[in-house]
Amino acid sequence: MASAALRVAFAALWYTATVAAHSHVTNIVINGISYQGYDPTSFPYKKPPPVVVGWSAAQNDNGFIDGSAYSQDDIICHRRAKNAGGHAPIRAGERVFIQWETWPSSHKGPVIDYLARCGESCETVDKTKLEFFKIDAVGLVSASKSNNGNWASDQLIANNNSWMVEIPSSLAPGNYVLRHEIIALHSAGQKNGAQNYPQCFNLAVMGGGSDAPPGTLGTQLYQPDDPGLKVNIYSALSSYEVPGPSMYDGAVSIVQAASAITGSATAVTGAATGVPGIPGPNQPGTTPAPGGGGMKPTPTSSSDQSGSTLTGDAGGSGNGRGGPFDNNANAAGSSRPQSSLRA
Ligand SMILES: [Cu+2]
Repeated sequence: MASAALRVAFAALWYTATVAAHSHVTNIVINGISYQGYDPTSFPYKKPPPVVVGWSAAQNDNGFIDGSAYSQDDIICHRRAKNAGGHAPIRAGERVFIQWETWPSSHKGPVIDYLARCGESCETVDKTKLEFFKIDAVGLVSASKSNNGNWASDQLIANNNSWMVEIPSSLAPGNYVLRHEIIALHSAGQKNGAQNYPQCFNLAVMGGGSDAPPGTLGTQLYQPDDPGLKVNIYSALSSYEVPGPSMYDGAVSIVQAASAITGSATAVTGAATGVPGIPGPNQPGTTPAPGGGGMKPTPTSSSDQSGSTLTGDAGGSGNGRGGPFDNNANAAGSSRPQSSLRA
């Protein structure tokens, strides 16, 4: 019958359109310097693929991980992910601006950021040993009756499909994997209907404090039936519990903002130094440059930023920790001359 053939044709069209709507992170920006991410749609065909700060993933459909794989390695840094070949230097207290290629407005849900210590090198670390701690989590921002609520994903879209996250100033220096993730909940009313889009990047963090928060293995971050993963977002939610382990208490919730790009750099390879003006984390006796990383959290009790979720639970909310701090610092988070970072 013609109708059956038509249905097949429409199904194929729908599939193509849906897949095309998915996305990946194209680049990250630190202090105005842009570092290329891993492009899963073109790098697999380049021999050799460029060395970048983003982990590779078998993701040429820009697809996702779902609950059927939460206990498998693919949830860690996306499908069959492999270590990035290089890393980006940053000081504790500075911000990473994460640029997605696009994001479909229908794909509402939380935006979550984790860090995990690599030890000697994030370029060679075994991903199954990484223990992630949460440094940022935004879920349902406001429960508007129309449009099924204003979510972190809506903030991301409004911010030119990008997200800003701050590396806590209390964190010990060292090599870290940043695991940034959007979870799309448009089909999450059914089991394994949530779609996780994890993206991993290697950072060499300098300066900072001495905190080494405990973390959670990637394969233990989520369960398919977590309240924030099996949830019907079309039911006029008044609150939402962001999934995953509780927030690191040194995490800083920030207001989303843009980041100007003043230059670009290739991923740093080898020892975690190599950028002029930035002391390496493994060099004994190095100290943060004067004036650098000058963004210290200012504890206040009146913290309720726009980046917070509605729920007050310690497990997933941005409320009740830290507070607004020096937002006069520019979006890139540093007064250091940009030229010192150019490669
Ligand atoms: Cu989708």
